[in-house]
Amino acid sequence: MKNSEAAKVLYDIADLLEMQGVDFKPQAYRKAARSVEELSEDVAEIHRKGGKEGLKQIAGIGEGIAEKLDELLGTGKLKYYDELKKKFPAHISELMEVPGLGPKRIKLLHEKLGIKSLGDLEKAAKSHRIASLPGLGEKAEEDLLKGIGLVKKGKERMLLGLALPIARELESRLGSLKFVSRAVVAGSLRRRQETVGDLDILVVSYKPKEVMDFFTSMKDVQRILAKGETKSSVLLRSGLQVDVRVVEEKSFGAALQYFSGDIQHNVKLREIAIRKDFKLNEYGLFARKGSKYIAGKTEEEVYKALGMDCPEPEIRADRGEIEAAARHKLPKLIGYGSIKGDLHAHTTKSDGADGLDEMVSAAKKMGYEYIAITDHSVSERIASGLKEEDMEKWLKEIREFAKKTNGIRVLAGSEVSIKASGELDYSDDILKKMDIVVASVHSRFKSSRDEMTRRIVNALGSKYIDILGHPTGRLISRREPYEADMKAVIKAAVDNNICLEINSQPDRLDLKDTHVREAKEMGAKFVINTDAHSAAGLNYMELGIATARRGWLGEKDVVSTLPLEELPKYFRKIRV
Ligand code: DGT
Ligand code: CA
Ligand code: CA
Ligand code: ZN
Repeated sequence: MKNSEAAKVLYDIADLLEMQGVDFKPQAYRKAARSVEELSEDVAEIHRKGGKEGLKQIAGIGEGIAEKLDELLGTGKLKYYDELKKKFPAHISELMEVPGLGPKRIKLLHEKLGIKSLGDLEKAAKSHRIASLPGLGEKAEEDLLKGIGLVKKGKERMLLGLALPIARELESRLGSLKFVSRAVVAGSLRRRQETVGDLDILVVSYKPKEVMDFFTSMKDVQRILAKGETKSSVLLRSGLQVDVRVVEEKSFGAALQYFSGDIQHNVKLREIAIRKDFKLNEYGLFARKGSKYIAGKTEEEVYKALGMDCPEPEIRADRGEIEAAARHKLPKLIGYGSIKGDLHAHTTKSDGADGLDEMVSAAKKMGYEYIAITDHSVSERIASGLKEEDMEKWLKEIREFAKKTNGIRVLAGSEVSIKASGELDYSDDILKKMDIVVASVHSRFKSSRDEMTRRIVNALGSKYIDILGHPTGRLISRREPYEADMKAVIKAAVDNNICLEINSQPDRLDLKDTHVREAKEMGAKFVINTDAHSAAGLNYMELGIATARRGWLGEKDVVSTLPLEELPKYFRKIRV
């Protein structure tokens, strides 16, 4: 059983318990689910080696949940879960994905209208049976229809953060076959797009038939969509479609270029090739007359033959990179290993699954020079935000801990909510005492564009804010960004020397690539944070870096590539 599958069962249990009106337990199940989801080892492996006791070593998993997981992983079934499900709609998790629907409403819809699935919900909304229910209305019905649209769209594409480990595993599985000399995932995944439609794998092998046989008979294949001599497509159990093509060594670069896309980039490149009297396709670059092979073994030689440098896959989108490549003026993008610290992380003090100790050791293992602990502020009740006096104590505790910690600087701060009024959730008295303040919008997403813009711009006037957290509030394929004049928000951040966050959570990636680029052009500075809610969550950093690269950022644009000594230049309360 995969981590994501085990996590899904735990998430479902949390929802089902909440529907029954059970207190506290749902939160515990959700914390455990998130922790399993973010684990870098296989939960099944941990269970196989250490049984129930092994499971209890995982953050957020105590005796009760360990027992349930023990049964689930041992037998593939969980009685407790099956019993809970009997009383409620079978497809609860897809209903939970619809914005505006929570356990209570789902329960109501189930009881009054017999709604069990997304399909039922859509039918009911379209025939206006929902508007008359207590607590709902025409507006709610309309919003639900919009939400259903979002969920349906989301199902067609997988988040990069979920697809990336699958892609890497396939690369190494295929790459380690005796008759395969290389296996590389191209397509949107190689460009590190925020979601991917399918995976496109290129394989170099002298035995294409063996590759096809191996690929189509892997145990995680749910369905074979097509099987040919050098090309096959399958649907994996994870829901991801994978295309594999076997190519020759001398075409590998041309194929990699072609299948890495994106289409706009490719179309323009091919036009340039034609203008230079070449022909460009997935087999190589050829002379137009006589079809003599010119290049194709590597991507670099293909671009070079066209008079260009080779742009990094992340920026291939026909947004000026082709022109820059021809002028030998491609941007030097921030590297995947260049972040020196994470400035947004949660612990068990608010809604995280790991304690201070675990978070700091994990950050140390990542090789960081610093990490900021930024638990939630008072208004975030669902996320166990801290009252001002508790935050004050917590800051002291973090500082005590920091004193005893070698090899990494632990910064004491908070993720402070920006209230609807544009004020911050804590008084200046306590903000003053923090090394770092991340300010974020967490409520009242539906205010008007003017209101939201004023709210954020007003907050950015506070001299205690260092970072604007997840600036647009979007959740990929679940929640649209809130309405706000992003230009005005970015300008306010620039004017007040406040860094914009690129939040690396797989479903946030906020700011997104195009905003990042726009903000850079307006002179903004950035930090890339994970907003980790567990030690394993710190690993999401690469997703944020990918977003930064897609937004053309270099090392200089990102403040958290700086060593500790230079942070005081950007963060006025940090002393080194
Ligand atoms: P996805 O899968 O929707 O996330 O996006 P991609 O970019 O991976 O698109 P996909 O899987 O349809 O095709 C992979 C790449 O193959 C694409 O990025 C560019 C190339 N490609 C596909 N169809 C065409 C085409 O009609 N013309 C050209 N020039 N390239 C194509
Ligand atoms: Ca693809
Ligand atoms: Ca494809
Ligand atoms: Zn956070």
